[in-house]
Amino acid sequence: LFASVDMAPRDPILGLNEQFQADPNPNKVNLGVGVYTDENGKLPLLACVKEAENVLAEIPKPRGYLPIDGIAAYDKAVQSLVFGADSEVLRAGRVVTVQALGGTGGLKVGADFLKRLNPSARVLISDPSWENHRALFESAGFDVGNYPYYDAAARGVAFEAMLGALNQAQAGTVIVLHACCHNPTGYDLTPAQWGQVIAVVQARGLVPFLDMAYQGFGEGIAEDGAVIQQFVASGLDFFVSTSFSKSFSLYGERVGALSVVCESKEEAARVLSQLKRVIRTNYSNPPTHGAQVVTTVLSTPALRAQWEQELANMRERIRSMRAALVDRLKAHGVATDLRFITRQKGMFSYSGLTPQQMERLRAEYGIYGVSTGRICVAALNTHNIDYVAKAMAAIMR
Ligand code: PLP
Ligand code: TYF
Repeated sequence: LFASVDMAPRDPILGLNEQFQADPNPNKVNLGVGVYTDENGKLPLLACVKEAENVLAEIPKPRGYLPIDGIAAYDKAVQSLVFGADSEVLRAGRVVTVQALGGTGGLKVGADFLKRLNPSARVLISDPSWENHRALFESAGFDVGNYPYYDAAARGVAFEAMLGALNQAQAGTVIVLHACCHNPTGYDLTPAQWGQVIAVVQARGLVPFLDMAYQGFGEGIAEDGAVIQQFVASGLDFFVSTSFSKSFSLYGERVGALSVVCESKEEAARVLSQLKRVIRTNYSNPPTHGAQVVTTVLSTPALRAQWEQELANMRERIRSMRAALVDRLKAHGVATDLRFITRQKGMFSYSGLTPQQMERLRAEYGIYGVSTGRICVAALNTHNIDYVAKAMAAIMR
């Protein structure tokens, strides 16, 4: 039966993780996968999460099935976080939100729904993008292309080229956009540039799908969510996937969501029925625990305040590591202007290192980053940064 089954290619990032685990080098540093570790290199359990779990443990509940679209209070909490508590589209009942299995699950539910809606549409993702975007939309049956995004020479967004590509896209094309903290480059659009993107999307009749996996890791929760307000103000219908993997450090609980902004309340009800159909035929209904934790934190004022502080601490620690990396590289003799590292947002830095240099970092120093030159700044800390900077300086010579 399985004689003709080929070996599937490994996910380049998760594959790197396996390689890292197997490396006996005592100095090894994992800058591959996008996971936030604290000052001591440990995956944090946020205090607000621990407290919410204590609260939930006090009132043990039987575990019935959740509704297909998840916990109602969770979906509501996600909506206020993403759209703002006093959002006009929420008041008008124009937004549907369903609980999903992480941000990936939100993308997949949206992709499957879009495929039913418009089977011949193309999907465009940024070049480069998160490794899984292409695979996910292709496996939903779409033909996936790219729009230019990264300008290596300018160390920033290739904005004119991006806009040009969107201007050539056929009506109905799904445009996957990183709402903030672009993965892998770390370069985001300015509000003015978002305005231009929205104008083209509107003029060409494109379908925006915003992937928001890092809300709060760029400038702040509201600041990172401002792009959503811009899309709302445009009057467009659009998709937003949400992930709490990073912002709550709840990677393994698979907590995320998909929101769809529709033209009317009545339309939203029909869209919701289709999203539920997609969910039902994939995994029936979502799991309970992670979403209960997030709901408890978001809807309990003291825990909410604690979460915002803990998220701000993660954001600030990453920022300080960016500055420290620039400093340390300079101290180790790198003469080129590296301030671009502090302009980038979120967990990642596109370092500009070549695949050969990344391979040397791995083989000679046990420092694991993605071959594209992406490093996870959120995995740097005061204990490993000097080792990393010294190694990077050595291979940059
Ligand atoms: N989208 C982007 C851009 C990401 O970087 C990630 C990272 O994991 C995801 C989606 C998926 O999030 P999750 O782990 O919640 O599925
Ligand atoms: O880009 C990253 O490193 C994170 C984690 O298939 C990740 O987003 C990487 C690959 C993947 C799923 C998650």
